[in-house]
Amino acid sequence: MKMTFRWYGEGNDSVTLEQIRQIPGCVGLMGVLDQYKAGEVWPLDVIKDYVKHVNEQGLEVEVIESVNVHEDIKMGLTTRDQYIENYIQTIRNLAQCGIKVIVYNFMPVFDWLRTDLAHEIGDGSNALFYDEEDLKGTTPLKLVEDTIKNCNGFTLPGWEPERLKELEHTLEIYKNINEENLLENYKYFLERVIPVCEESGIRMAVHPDDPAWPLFGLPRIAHSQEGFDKIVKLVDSPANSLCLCTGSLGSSPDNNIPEIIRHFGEMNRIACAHVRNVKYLGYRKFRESSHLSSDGSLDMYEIMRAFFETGFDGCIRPDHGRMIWNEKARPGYGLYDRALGIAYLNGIWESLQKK
Ligand SMILES: [Mn+2]
Repeated sequence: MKMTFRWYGEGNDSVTLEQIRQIPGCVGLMGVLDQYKAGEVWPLDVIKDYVKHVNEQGLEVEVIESVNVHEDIKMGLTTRDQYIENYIQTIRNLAQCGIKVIVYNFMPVFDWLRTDLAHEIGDGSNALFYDEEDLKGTTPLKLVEDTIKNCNGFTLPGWEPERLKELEHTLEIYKNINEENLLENYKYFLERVIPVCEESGIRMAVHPDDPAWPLFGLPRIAHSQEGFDKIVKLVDSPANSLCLCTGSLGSSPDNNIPEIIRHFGEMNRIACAHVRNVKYLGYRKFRESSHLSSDGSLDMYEIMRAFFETGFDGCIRPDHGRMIWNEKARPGYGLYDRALGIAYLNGIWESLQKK
């Protein structure tokens, strides 16, 4: 297991590389180059400079996140072929720079969703929060506008303002797309992309739906063991893998996370992992918590044990953290609580290794 940290890039993150390298046991990053819109080619020289810059700080970067799939690919429009070509070029460029895993999602419109980005926990800290009740009477458009307004000036992955202009039109098209259609479009994409990955040593890692159920009547297929079983079968290759995000899957108490880790771990279909805890507050209502098992609803020891016992040797990172100690940062992505998460997860790992 390699412990890493998500970083949004120079000038786009309140956390510095110097701070990240000082976190005990953190060897690298899961990187993001989110200046590129979905469908654009990430230029080779830009990726090269980025990796060089990170390496110079003594950190590795094997995983790149948020190589977003253009909505036309998900919707199966005729324009998808060009976007797939571009995606393939980005895969080749990333591979040339030593990247081994690409995290992406195939969620229609909404990457991830919360109804409150700074929910007070009661000890002066706050965390991301979701209550399906709060969505009643709102529209997808209004929700997205509110999310942008509440981001402390940072954009959130999946909520870039330029993507929103087309939102209404896109929602209209999705009215005629069901889960089966989405799986067909997904298969079309993977059949073209996976052979290139196999050839260039890259693994595609699909991130689960967050929260782990359908929203606004949009089709969503990546939020359960059954759903992922269908996805890994679309193209049967270790390059067609998962980014196992415990907090996203764990937002639904129907998901047994250690069991899911063992199931896909034994199949060699987990390319990387996001590890965090979540606290259930009721039906389709939860908030994020510190990583500690006793602070949330997930058993983090059993989660790490499942990774350990299935021989997981990829990159892991703490996922979102609470906002603590008056830190000002992108919601979920402060330094302090995620660094505490790393110390805790590394502690569990050491105890597993010494057993
Ligand atoms: Mn995640």
